[in-house]
Amino acid sequence: MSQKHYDGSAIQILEGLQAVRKRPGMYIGSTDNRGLHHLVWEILDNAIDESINGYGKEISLTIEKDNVIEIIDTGRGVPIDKHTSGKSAVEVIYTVLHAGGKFSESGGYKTAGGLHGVGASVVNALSEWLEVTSYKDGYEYTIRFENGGSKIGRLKKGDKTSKTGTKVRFLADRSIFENPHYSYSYIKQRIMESAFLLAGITFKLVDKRNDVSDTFLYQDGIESFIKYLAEDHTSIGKPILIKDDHSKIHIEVALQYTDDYNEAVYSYVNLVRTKDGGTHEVGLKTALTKIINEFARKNGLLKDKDKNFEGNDVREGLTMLIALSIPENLLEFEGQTKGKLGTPIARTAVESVVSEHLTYYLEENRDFTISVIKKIQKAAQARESARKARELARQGKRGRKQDAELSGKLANAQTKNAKRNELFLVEGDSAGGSAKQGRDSRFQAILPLRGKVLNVEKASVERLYSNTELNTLIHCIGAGVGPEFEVEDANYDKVIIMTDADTDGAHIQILLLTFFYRFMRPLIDAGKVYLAQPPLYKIYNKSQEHYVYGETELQELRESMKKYEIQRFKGLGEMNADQLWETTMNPETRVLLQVSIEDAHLASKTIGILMGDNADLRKDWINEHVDFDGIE
Ligand code: 1YM
Repeated sequence: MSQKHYDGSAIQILEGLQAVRKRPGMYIGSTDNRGLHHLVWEILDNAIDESINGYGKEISLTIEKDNVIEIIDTGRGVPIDKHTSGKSAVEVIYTVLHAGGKFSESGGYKTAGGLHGVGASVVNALSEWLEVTSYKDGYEYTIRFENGGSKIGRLKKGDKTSKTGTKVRFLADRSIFENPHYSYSYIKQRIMESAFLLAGITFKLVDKRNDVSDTFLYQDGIESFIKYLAEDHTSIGKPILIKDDHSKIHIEVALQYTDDYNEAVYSYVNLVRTKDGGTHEVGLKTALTKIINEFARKNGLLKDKDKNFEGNDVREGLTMLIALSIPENLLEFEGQTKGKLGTPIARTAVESVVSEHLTYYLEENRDFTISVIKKIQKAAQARESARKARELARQGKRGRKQDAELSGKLANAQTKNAKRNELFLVEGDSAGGSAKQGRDSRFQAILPLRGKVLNVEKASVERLYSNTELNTLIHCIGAGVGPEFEVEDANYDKVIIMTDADTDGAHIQILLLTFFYRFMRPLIDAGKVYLAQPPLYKIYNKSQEHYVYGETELQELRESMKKYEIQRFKGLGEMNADQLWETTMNPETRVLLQVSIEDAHLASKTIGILMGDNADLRKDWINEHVDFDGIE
């Protein structure tokens, strides 16, 4: 104990912070790597809030070699004046739960974060040490806490300085966060999004572990963001940009039509991605469908006898970005991960703002609007004929060849149960052989993939059909491809990508994910795409043997088993059929990773890196990607 005596309030404060340490999950969601990153967001949000309020245009974040995080802003500096309790404001902010809100400017609203705005004191409670420096009134002032928030010494007035701002450094508590590892790519993603949404603010990100850094500054805000989001496809027309306020909500929308046939929506609330959408997305989509139909009717592009365009048709090839700033008292989130906006007024506010601006924009840009509506018409017709074709197919006139087996590659399941059957996509013929022997052939099918699968990022639907590997895959799944893909027709409940745990394997994973993302997205949406997790090692001695899937696990086993031998599996091919079944394929014992849209989108975005010949970049990407699993 470094402090000699406590007064009453000090004891209360430590009890508050102690509660955080006892149940960290209640405050930061979890103590895995996702929770670890919450500490970063918490401090970063305070820095961002200061810049949103108009103070300071530069924020930097450094991940140091020893897992120390440092965040610096150039705002006014955290207040250091005495609070009524006799303590400095900075001490109260960092030791009293939820003190932050009380200190914030009256009338203003917390603009960053919002999802988990639990305050800087929570970070302090969960840190081995934390140090705050306020550059203010010509001096630098520093205060230090250790062991979950115990103040060490007092607030120190240090050197003179002409700068203003705040610096926070902390080390997450290793007794709470087991195996802490900050992910550069995860932090970079979030910082990049914030930079896009906060035009004119510079963000610097430095990783001292690998000597990498990035700087983000976007003067054009959502216009730059939508261009970035749509850059993989050929744009049709310019982006439509909308910015307005309604019912105390600040609304920014950017829309870009492209020649892709997929739609994409990116929605944010107070700078945080709402990946499950919510009321704001509904408002946007409703307005869009309504206004496009209105224009089409008014201008004779839809006749009296014609049905309205459906939302799906209107959104084909459309990339949508919507970012809201909502006052804290109006925030409502839903869903297990709180990734869905529930605020009812957000729907009407967005619908009304988008309707008004879009009506005006479409009138002002008639040539563009008419060409977009022609595209929508085509989408509607294609969808209609695909529907008819499916209808015929369901009546027994199956046009689709069930010929994948003919090529001799697919070892299909014996039963035809689309609700249970699994398709394993296996890298290489030798692993394919073991998998065929090892599987439960009643419901597991094996398709070995030879060579590198076509890089589909830029490929058209026509080119797909001329690629043997993917062609076979499309036939095996049996549900069509591209706009005509119908997830209900899929022959399998799970499509499992099974590759070696090496660079080539990662490469094949990424290529396949990109393929599914671009051409069978509903399969990912339905949660039917998985990555198999083959073991990396076998550790054994006379009395026991274990298959090991990660380095930490291996370390633990090494410590607990006295004498042992280790077999490293370089590839699936090194396992015999029984081993492969037991470790990777048996539903009772295997571990599967379910692929989410985020994973697949990331794969699609980074395909350029992976296909390029820069081996270092590729290695970096794969290294970064590995720890992503614990987060998404
Ligand atoms: C690297 C982290 O915390 N900057 C920061 C924080 C605050 C202020 C300025 C500030 C706010 C106000 C007045 C006000 C504050 N944060 C909180 C709390 N950077 C970082 N910079 N003067 C300075 O809101 O009136 C209270 S003050 F509680 F939100 F953390």
